[in-house]
Amino acid sequence: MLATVDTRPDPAFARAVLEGLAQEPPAIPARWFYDEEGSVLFEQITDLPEYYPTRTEIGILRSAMPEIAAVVGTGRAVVDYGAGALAKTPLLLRGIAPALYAPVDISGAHLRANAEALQEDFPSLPIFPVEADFTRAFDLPAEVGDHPRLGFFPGSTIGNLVPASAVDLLRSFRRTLGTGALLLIGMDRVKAPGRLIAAYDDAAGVTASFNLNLLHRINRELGGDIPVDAFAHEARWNASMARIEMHLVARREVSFTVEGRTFHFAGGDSIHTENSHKYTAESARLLLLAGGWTPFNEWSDPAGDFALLLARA
Ligand code: AVJ
Repeated sequence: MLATVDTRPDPAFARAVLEGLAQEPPAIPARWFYDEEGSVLFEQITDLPEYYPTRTEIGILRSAMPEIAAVVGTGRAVVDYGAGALAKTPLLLRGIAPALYAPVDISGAHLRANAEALQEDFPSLPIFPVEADFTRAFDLPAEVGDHPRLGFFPGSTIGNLVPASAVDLLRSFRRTLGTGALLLIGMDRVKAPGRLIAAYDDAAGVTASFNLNLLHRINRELGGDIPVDAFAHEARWNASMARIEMHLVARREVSFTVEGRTFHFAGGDSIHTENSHKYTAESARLLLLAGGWTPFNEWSDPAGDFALLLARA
């Protein structure tokens, strides 16, 4: 018998794409960027000269860690909502010596690979990976027990969410982590639009490939026939929403089919593929407060490009 690979499309991806393309204006949530290719491209983005957030946040984590550790104390249960951030997590774990570590990720393979890598560097740290979509309610591992909790949400990933959804997520963290919990969260700052656009439209074209990979992924996984070269990457600053938007803009009139459904785009029509909200010191505080968290400490780089905030439940 022939060996076969499981090529059945992820029904949630199919639904998101078909609904998103039929929407007016068309939009597909940013979480669908991260197939294997997309994850590799995102790693490359974090090394780009124009993409300051990752290296800036790592710098803040390094320099602020003694102060963070003094406030957080040892013996906490760390719940990591950014389970893929392998450059950041070790800084935190070394800094605060937690009782246990629970990374949460929707991708089991990703989760296990990272947990194994971390276990090698922290052989005596109890690690309890949780395979879950953290935008929904989930149970913490029983081993968390009565340990005081620290939620860790780096990367300004919160910025992918419109404020109403960001508040929902923060409230759900609050429910999961409970009273007495702390939250350490990274939030990217509003800055000159020119720098923001450059960070999301780099000269080497890596972000363009990352954005366009979504169309390749639709073709690969959902049997689409999208002529990918008919679309162009665009990064826009939406000033009223204080966010960078990524779009895939049709260069000309184009039609294609995905799972038997036909879609038509006129030249200039776009698929909105990502929001990356940016925050001022005030809007960051307000968002946390609206989500049920009281921010009481924050650290930034000297240029004020990025901030780490510590909040209590
Ligand atoms: C992973 C959501 C924080 O918004 O900066 C990077 C994703 N998109 N370049 C961001 C991203 C384009 C990134 N986050």
